[in-house]
Amino acid sequence: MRLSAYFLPTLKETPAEAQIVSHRLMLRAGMIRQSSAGIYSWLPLGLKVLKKIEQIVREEQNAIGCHEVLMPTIQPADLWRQSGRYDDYGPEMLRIKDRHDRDMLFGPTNEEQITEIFAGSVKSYKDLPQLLYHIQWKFRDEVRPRFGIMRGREFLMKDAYSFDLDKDGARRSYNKMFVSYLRTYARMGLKAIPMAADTGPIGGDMSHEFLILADTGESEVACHKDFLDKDWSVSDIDFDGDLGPVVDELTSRYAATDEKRDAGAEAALGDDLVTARGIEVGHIFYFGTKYSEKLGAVVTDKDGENVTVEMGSYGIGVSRLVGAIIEASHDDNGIIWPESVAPYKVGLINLKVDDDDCTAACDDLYAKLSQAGVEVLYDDRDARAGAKFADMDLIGLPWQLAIGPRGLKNGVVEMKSRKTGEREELPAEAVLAKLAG
Ligand code: 5CA
Repeated sequence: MRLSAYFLPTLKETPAEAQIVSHRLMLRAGMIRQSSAGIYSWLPLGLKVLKKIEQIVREEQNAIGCHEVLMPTIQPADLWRQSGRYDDYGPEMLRIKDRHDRDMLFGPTNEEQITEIFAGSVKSYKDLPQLLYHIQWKFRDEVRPRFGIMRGREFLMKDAYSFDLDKDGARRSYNKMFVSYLRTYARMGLKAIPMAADTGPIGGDMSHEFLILADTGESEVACHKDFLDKDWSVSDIDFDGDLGPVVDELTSRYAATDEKRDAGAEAALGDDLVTARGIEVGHIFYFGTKYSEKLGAVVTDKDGENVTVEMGSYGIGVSRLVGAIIEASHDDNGIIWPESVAPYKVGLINLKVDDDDCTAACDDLYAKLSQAGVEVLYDDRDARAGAKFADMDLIGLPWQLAIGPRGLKNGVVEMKSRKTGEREELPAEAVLAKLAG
C-alpha cells in the first residue's frame, strides 16, 4: 500500500481525552475515531489489525471442531423473556422497539439465540457434542465506558457455545476451549493467565477468565508467582484426547480474579503470592442446563429417554485485544506489533522522493516484496524524513526499511527491527531474502 494513496490520519498531539497508552496510541496512529461514548469507527489501519486478530481466533476455533455461524445483532425480547434474562439484565441492555411496537434488543451476548437454534434442529444424542461460535458486534450500555475500545459499549466478541449430553461431556468441551484459548493468545504474542472467576449475569458455577497483566487493567488479580514467567505456548496437543490432566496442571496453582480471591489460600502462599492488575481478554463458563431447560434444548439418549443438554459459553474480547496487545507491547515512540497481528509486516520509507534513482529503487523493492506476498506500507509521501520515521515508529510495523541517496551509493538499504531497534545495512536482495523467506 502506498501511503500517498492511503487513509492514515495520524496525530502529532496526544489526545487529551485518552487516559491510557493504548487509547492514546490508537487515536494517534489513526486506527480509530470516536463516534459517541464507548462507540468507535475503525479506520483502515485499525480494521486491518482487528481482522488479523479475528482470523487467529477463527482459525483456533475451527481447529477444535467449533463451527462458525453468524447470528444477528438485534434479537427479539420474547426470546429473553423465556430465559428470564430480559428483566435480569437491567440497564446494560439496549432495548428498542420496531415499527410494530415489538420489543427488540441489541444483543449483549447470544446464549438464548443459539439455544433456540439448537433446540429447533438437534433431537438426538447422536448429533452431540456440538460446538458453535460466531464473531459479532455486541452492545452493552456500560455505566462507565472508558479506555477507548477496551471498555466500549459496542464491541466485537467471539462467543462460542457447547452442547453435550452429560456433565462429563460438557467438561471435555470446556477443557478443549480452555487449552485452545492458550494457543490463541500465544499466537498473538500474549501471556494470558487463566484464573478462577465469577460468573455474573451469564450464570453457572465454573468459570475462568484469561488475563493479561498490565498496570492499566481493570481487574485486581492475585496468582502464584510461577505464572509470571510461565511459557504459555502449547504445542502437540491432541484435542480429541483427554485434556483433563493438562487443564488440571494449568489450574493447580493459585490464580484468582477479585471476586474469587481467597485470603486463606493467599496467606498460605506467602512470598509466592503476586498481586497485580489485569486486562480480561477472555471468559469461559460452564452453566449446565440454565438455558437448555428454559428453551427446550432436549435430545433423546440411546435408551430413548429425554435429556436436557449441558451447555457452556466461551467469550473472547476481539476488539479489546487490539488495545490489550498495545498495552503489552509499546514504547515511548509508539506501538510495537507482534508480527502475527501487525497491519503490515514492513514499512518502506523513501527518504528522497524527488531523487529519481531513490524512487526507482524504492518502487523496485516495493514491487518485489509485494510479489513475494509480503505486506508493505510504502511511505512515498513528499514529507520530511524525520516525520516519516516518527510515523513508522508510531504505527509500529515490525520491520522498517529506509532507502536514501547515501545508502544507494553504497548499494545498501537500512533495515530496522521495531522491537529491538537494531539496524543493519544490507543490499536490497538480502533484504528481500530475509523478509520474503
Ligand atoms: N456469553 C459469555 C461468553 S461467550 C460472555 O458474554 N462473556 S463475557 O461477558 O465475559 O464477555 C466475553 C469477553 O468480551 C470478555 O472476556 C471481554 O474480553 C470482552 N468484553 C466484555 N465486555 C466488554 C466491553 N464492554 N468492551 C470490550 N470488550 C468487552
